[in-house]
Amino acid sequence: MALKKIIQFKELGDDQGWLVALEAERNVPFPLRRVYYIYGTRPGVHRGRHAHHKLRQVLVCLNGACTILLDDGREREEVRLTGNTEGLLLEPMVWHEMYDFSPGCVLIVLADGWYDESDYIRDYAAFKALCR
Ligand code: T46
Repeated sequence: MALKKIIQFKELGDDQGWLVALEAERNVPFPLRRVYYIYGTRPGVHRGRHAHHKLRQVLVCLNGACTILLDDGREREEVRLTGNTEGLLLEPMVWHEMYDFSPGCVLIVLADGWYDESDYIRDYAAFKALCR
């Protein structure tokens, strides 16, 4: 099964400019409980480096670009997110790392759960063991 699940958002707008609408349970395939955004990532930094037990998320680069490594314990795939009309659906039990952030990159994340540290698997060996 492909790890990379891209949602293409419709670009709306008129002669004033562009607009993208993100709607829970419509073009975002779950109810929304949290939105957070990541910015100001220093050069060379790898963020993420964890998987979630249950959380479902959609990642959108509102500005700039970054690379996301996806790993389900069997396969690994890199995705370069570059456009604010495309969302990466991140399912539970997928180890993910974000890196190569372009200057000024803003990554917005829509999530179906509130922040809960107990949902994180931050140890790669523990993640691999759970995948078996
Ligand atoms: C994910 C990737 C894509 C909170 O207090 N509340 C929150 O909602 C979040 C997301 C984080 N935090 C705290 C936890 C840490 O003390 O903010 C700090 C930085 O979080 P973290 O190091 O987990 O950030 P990233 O960029 O490595 O990972 C984040 C999300 O945490 C994670 O769920 O999937 O983005």
